[in-house]
Amino acid sequence: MRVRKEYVKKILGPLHGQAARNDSAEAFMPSNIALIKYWGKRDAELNLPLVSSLSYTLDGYGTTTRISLSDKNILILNGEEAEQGGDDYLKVHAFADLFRAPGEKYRIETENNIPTAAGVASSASGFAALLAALLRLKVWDVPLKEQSMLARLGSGSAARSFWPGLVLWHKGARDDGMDCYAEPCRMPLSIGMAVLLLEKGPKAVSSREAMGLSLSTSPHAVNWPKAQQEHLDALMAAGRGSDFEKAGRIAENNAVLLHTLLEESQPPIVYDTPATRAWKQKVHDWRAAGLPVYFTQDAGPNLKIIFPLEYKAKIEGHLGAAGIDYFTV
Ligand code: 2P0
Repeated sequence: MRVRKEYVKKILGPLHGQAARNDSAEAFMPSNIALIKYWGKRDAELNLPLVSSLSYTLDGYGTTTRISLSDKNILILNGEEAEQGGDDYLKVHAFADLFRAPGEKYRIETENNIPTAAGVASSASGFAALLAALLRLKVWDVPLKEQSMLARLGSGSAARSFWPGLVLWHKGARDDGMDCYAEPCRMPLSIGMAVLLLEKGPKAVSSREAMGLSLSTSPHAVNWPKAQQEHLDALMAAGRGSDFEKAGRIAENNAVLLHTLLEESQPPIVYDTPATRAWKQKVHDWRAAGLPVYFTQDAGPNLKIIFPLEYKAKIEGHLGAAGIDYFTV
């Protein structure tokens, strides 16, 4: 905690420790889906990742958080009060502790318009929205790059939620984490994404737990950082050349590599359900039939399909005909 507080102090300078100037504040932040995945930490305390990652922001889908000054610390998650001392309560209020002035207590109400903990990255929008609401409560003007560094302390993927479109999160090399931030990644690649809601319940194993287990037990863990950097470089090159098919293939390969790593863990971590497997096959069938579609998958059973933006109506037609629950961005 001390290391984190020092880090926050270094970023905020004289703002750090100042009291809130508003009684309450609200913010919405979108979630994001990685095309090149963040997986593994080089420093758990400062949440510094082992690898750089590239994401696509889910415009309009994420978390709304309202914070009010209160006489006790409370967390309301999707309309229900979280248990004091429970995991969610501790995680959220420990993050808020990094910004609290002496004696400040917060009632934090947070609502997702995407399924919570189902591999649709609700922790990314959750911590980005929590930070954005805290900054509004305080009336602190903090540049987006620094906001990305601060949100990362709550959840790694939150670092990437501060810009629309494609976002690159640099792993950085410094031990003090001052070169670990995200920034928008402008490439002539117009991507659309469909998020398939195959399973809406919470996932069996949390990302944090799966990350630790897979990287300490999978026989291919030693190759992951190098393979992942090669995927990132190749996707960036494809993006700069407007080559959607190549970029899509690399993104799909990166997700497959991540799930291979997971399934090789001891004990194995398998996020696929029969519906996940069936939809992977369907994406391959559609591709074989000439549609430029690729899938990606996070630490959960839900799949995301990427396609060139001009195919959006066509893909929506196919998904509608399949009778599946989904949303597109
Ligand atoms: C990602 N995921 O890049 C990767 C790919 C899931 C699969 O970031 O421990 O909840 O809070 O830093 O951000 C999910 O992990 O992990 C995640 P922490 P987080 O989106």
